[in-house]
Amino acid sequence: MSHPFLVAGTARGRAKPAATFDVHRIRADFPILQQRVHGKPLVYLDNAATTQKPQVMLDAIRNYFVHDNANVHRGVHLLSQRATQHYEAVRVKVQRFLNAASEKEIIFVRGTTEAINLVASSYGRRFVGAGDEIVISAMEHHSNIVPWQMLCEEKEARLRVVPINDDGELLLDEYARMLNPRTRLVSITHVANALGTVNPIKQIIDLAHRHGVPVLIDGAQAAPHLPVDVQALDCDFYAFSGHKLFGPTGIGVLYGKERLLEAMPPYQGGGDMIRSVTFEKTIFNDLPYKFEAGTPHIAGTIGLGASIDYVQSVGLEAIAAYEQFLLREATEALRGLPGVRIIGTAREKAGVLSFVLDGIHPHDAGTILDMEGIAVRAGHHCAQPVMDRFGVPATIRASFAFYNTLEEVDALVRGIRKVQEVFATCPSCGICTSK
Ligand code: 7TS
Repeated sequence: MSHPFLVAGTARGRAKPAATFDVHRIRADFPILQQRVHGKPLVYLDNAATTQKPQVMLDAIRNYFVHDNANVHRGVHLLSQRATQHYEAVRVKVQRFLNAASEKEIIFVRGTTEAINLVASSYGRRFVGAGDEIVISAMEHHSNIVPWQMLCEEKEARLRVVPINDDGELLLDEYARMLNPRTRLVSITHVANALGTVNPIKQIIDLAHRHGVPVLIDGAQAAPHLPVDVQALDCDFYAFSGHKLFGPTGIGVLYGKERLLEAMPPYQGGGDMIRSVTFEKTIFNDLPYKFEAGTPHIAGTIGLGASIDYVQSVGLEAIAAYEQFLLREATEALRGLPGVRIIGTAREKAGVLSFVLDGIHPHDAGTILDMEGIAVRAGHHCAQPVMDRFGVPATIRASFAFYNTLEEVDALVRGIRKVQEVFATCPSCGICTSK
């Protein structure tokens, strides 16, 4: 065996993670994973929806409330200074995490959805007009579709959608042909949530830039699983959510190039985003505060900082490699099961495995898997156009994080077999489910 996560000489299926990645030690950092559900050990495979939280992240939030709670950017008193220091330290942490050129380019928002809405409203208000075009793809989450539809409707602009092939990969030739002098922005996901496809975003960005078109990358499913370097990518905007990165809900990040953010009008008006206000004229604050109206999610930001520290202590390269290992094992195991169709078979994938079972509705499968202690998502994953493209109403989706194990992949396979047994039709009539 050449794979670093397999002990040499072990057979597939009996493989053990090697000492290079001690998943059991990692699991001990996540209190929620220690529980049983419906009498079975919890197998949490819904990480694309939200991830579980390490103890250090929970401690950081608690410590903030116990010791430092105060509003930021406004107090002369010590607690406010401490809260501000902690809050702003996370901005620097995020800057380094993404390798942004400046901390002014890091805007705290509620999550990926708000980040995209911010760009659609602010960039859109200033730079998009009648007859202009916005390019997205056929594999986007609704939050990277609907804000652009709303903008296009308001501005009488046109939304163009890059199609995908049957494996769930973008058709790059079609994309290249779509770019033209009316294109104002390209907004594409880094990793597709319903398919797992990892898009060639460097190529996508370079192509757009040849036409002078800025690119927003939806990193909701990428930032927790792959190293991201916004300067190397040269993307213009990058968005991600804290809760998918082992941090709290209600906090996320919009990275934007300083030059673009400077040229954009504020998204919301209120406190903190102004330098001075009179009834005649308001002067807006500098970046990044121009885009952070109102009291921010201070505790959430501090929690995000702790989760970034945690993820970096494990190492994103190691995380990506381990999750690839889990994905490969799970894909191979599901391919070996009759009656299973995997949706999303791109060459480059992250740890998302979407599938359907012959003759069984995904919601029924999800319910039975839940009774086995296995948490998966069953539904359209807020990506209805993807479901339409593949001709299915919904899929079952197992999505991995670095605390998942090979034993959990085995549990999923056993769970699927159980679902198929429950729904097996009787051999004589082929219709009823009595055996
Ligand atoms: N973009 C992608 C690619 C996503 O997967 C999601 C959430 C979002 C944007 C929105 O993120 P939010 O944090 O602002 O809600 N995806 C999912 C999912 O796949 N299942 O539940 C949420």
